[in-house]
Parts: sequence; C-alpha cells; structure tokens
Amino acid sequence: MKDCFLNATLSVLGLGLAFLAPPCRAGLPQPMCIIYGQALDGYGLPYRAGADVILFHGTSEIARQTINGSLAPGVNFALYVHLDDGRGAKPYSPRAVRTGDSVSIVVRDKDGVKTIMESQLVPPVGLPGDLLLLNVTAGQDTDGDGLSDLWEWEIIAWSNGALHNLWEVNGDDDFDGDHMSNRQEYQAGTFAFLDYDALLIEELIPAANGRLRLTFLSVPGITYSVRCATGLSESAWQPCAFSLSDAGAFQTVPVEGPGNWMSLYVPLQEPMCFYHLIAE
Ligand SMILES: [Ca+2]
Ligand SMILES: [Ca+2]
Ligand SMILES: [Ca+2]
Repeated sequence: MKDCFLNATLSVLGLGLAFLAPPCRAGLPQPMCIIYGQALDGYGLPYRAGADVILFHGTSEIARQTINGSLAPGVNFALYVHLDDGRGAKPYSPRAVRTGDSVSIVVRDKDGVKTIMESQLVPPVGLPGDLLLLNVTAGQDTDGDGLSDLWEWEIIAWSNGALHNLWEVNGDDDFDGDHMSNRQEYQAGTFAFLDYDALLIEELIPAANGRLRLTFLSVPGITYSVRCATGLSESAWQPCAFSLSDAGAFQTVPVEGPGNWMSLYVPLQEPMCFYHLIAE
C-alpha cells in the first residue's frame, strides 16, 4: 500500500520519478482461513498432548498447532492460515498464502514427523474467513479401507495366525464377537480384539425430572450423542436430546468423553423407547 501511494504521489507531483520507483511489491492481508479438526494417532485415538499439527506450503511451514486437550468437542487443532489478497508481486509475509494454493499437513509427535492418511483430502486454501473441517490421522492406510495400518496390525497380532495381512482385516467383521464391528470399534476407540471392551450403556436407570440416566465408559477425546426410536427399523432412529445432569439443559450437539465413567440424561418416553449411544 505504501509503495503504491508513493508511486501515485510522485506521478501527481510530476517529478518524473514514478517509473523509477519500485512497483507494488506485496499483497495485503485478508481475514484468515482456518483449517480445523481432530488429529488422531496411528491407532485412531485423538491426541491429547505431545503432538503438533503442522501446515506446509511447499517446503515452508506456514502454521502450527501444539495440541493441548480439546479446543471444542471433537476438535483438537486449528491452523490459522495467513491469507494474502494476491494483488502484489509476492505475499505480504513469508507465511502468507493465497486462496487456491495447495498445502499439506503433517503431524509431529514423540516418534517424529508423520504423514497423514488423509493427505489426498487436504483442501486448497479457502477464501477469507473460511472454516475448513478436516480430521487427520498420523499414519498410513496401505489397503485404503480407512483403518490405519498400526491398528490393523494389532488385530493381526491377536489373531493367533488366523489373519496374515492388512487386506484380511475387514472393517465390517466383528473379530472379537462383541457385536461391534471392527470399524465401529475403531471409531469408538475400543479394542477390536477384546470382547470385554466395547461401547456399552452399562447402566440405564430412572433419574429426577422425568429423565433416564445412561452411564458408559468413555474414551478421551471421543464425542458421544444419543439417538432414540420407538421401533427398531433403521428409519425410526432420530437424534435424541440429552443433558449432562438430571436438571441440565438438553442438547443434541455431541459431548466429549473425559476418559472415565460418564452419564447422559434423556427424557423418559412412554410407553417404550430404544436408545442408541453414538461414538464419533
Ligand atoms: Ca487400512
Ligand atoms: Ca468387535
Ligand atoms: Ca471389542
């Protein structure tokens, strides 16, 4: 801006220096674009600490988030992308990029820098003010089934020789026979090779104010919500409002698990209702 103003001023003054002055060199800052989401380790569990999510433009680091718990339920990183308006010969800052630029994401944890399974899904830099959601997993998915290699190798190791490679681990199978598929256990953060580890409503009892209390063992960083139905057909299931205490306000937005026993309260419905606990 300053250079442009100087050019114009010198031209108006007729000093004949406008052609000698440098051209507009840099663009101008725009409102930032934010890429945010949940970063998972190689076993599909949300990082709680000890990891950085790093955004690169080419080989230049342009943003970084050191993970320290959650920023919001189901969100442990937010990368603030400095955005240039693209009108100058170069961005206003070495960290600034332009709308449409390609970027990449890596995760650095205690074991070093790791590529993410979703590297092909990283969107180009958005418009000023854009919020771009992208959950990332620090690991590899060699067979392309959405389950990380490390996690699949754990099942193989527990299979007593029944499974031999990644392609034999099927997300729709229920390896440990606990009625949760392998993929459901991956999403819920439970062990898919232990039948006593599963997402279960361990207690369902009446509570005050016409509510039912659902109690379950939560996994840190995993988010939970409730669906309910008066019948068991797939189309009957609807989001169910829940509260965090027997007198609390109802919500449908998923709530994050603290990593120990957790209770959600739902309205007691007559004459009969089924409840389904959802982990994401
Ligand atoms: Ca896989
Ligand atoms: Ca299972
Ligand atoms: Ca299990």
